[in-house]
Amino acid sequence: METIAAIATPLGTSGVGMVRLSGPQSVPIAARMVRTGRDIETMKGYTGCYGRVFDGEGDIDEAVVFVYRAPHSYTGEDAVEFCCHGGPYLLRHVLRRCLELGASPAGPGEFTRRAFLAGKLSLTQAEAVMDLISSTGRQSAAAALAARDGSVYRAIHELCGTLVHAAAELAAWVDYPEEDHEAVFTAELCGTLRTVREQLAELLRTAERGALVRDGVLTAIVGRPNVGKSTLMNRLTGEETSIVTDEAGTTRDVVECRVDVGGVPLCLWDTAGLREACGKVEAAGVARARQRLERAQLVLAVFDGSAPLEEEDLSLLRALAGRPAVGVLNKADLGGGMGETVRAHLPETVCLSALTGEGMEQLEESLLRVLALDSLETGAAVLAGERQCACAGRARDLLGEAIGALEAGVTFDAVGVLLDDAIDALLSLTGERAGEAVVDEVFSHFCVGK
Ligand SMILES: Nc1nc2c(ncn2[C@@H]2O[C@H](COP(=O)(O)OP(=O)(O)O)[C@@H](O)[C@H]2O)c(=O)[nH]1
Ligand SMILES: [Mg+2]
Repeated sequence: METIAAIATPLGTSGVGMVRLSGPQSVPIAARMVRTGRDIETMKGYTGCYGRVFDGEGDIDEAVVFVYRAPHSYTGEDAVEFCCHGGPYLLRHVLRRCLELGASPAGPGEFTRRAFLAGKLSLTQAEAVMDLISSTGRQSAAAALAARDGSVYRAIHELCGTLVHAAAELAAWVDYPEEDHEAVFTAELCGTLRTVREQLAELLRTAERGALVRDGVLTAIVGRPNVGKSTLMNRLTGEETSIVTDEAGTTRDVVECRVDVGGVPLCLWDTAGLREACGKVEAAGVARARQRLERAQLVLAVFDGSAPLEEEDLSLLRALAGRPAVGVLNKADLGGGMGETVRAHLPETVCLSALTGEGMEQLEESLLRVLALDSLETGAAVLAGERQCACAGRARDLLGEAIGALEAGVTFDAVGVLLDDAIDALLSLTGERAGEAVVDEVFSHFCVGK
């Protein structure tokens, strides 16, 4: 096995930067490039020392050197980490020294790939490492961390175990059928397959919510002019993001900003007030507002809660039928009580004052409920990425076919084939039976040094 080396931190100027080595020659290479008071070759795992990294021409940088001994390292191999100063020149120079002494440059994700091949983690756990690195909010980080701990692996492994058991019984039945009990056997098998299929379907539904949490929810703030959309935008971003005035038609372009609300990243769009516009510019703004309203995954529909509803308010309410939307009765500080019609259309409606901030916590709760994210428990298994979802989807569909075949009285042999294919799909998901192409594809998305 080759010894690999890579810079593991971004190539910018920073306090500290890291170069890592993994493979049998890691420790001997480190011993030849670091001057220190200790004998690096005999250092135990999980120990470190201070020294100077040098090459044929002299010292390069100071470094703290950590030694890991197989199998107790990320990759399962002997490994070394050099924590140097985070200057791109220094890090490249230290890396070059590792390569001169016999290491090969690591490919994308090669450290994690070695961990996978050494059996230190499943394929879903490896994918979770990348998801964890790229997580954008508390909820997506929690889901990725749980997957890193094996939540997805365990969930799929258990379903797979149930199917393997069912397939074994089916095979035994084909060899030794008991004519009298065939109906009972078929019904029981159908029941088992239905349960597994439903659990896969539930995992796929959760995955959709997981994707929202990971990628950010496209959220349009809409309503007629002057109801306080831009004030709400600014309240949510905590800054003067949008211009606020008491003139109708202030906002024309779509103002965008990303915020974290209750652990969920929202991509907020503040838009022009919906009305028959007065001028060319405002009309263009209203057209943009309507486009965003179409595209949004979540709508914050703002109304002036202190005044009677107008025709524009009612037409907005009608347009929102069946969409994920929260009604916002704004200007609660001016007194309210106009909310009945809005509530009748939008069950999740909150009274608040964007100006004073009162009621903002309820907005957060409503929003999580509308997105069905309030029930997403931390630690739950959340399938991540197209690959995982495609495997789970294939297994679910194959089970559907198997159930259909059983109900239609197709031969047990044929059902057995479908079951085997479903098991294959799940084993490919966890990586227990994934082809090299699949494994390559997974790690090609990783960064170098991870
Ligand atoms: N009293 C009160 N006034 C508000 C509130 N929200 C916004 N306003 C005022 O309403 C006017 C229009 O606000 P703006 O955010 O520009 O509305 P937009 O046209 O919907 O974007 C401004 O004068 C704001 O100060 C609120 O919660 N209470
Ligand atoms: Mg505005």
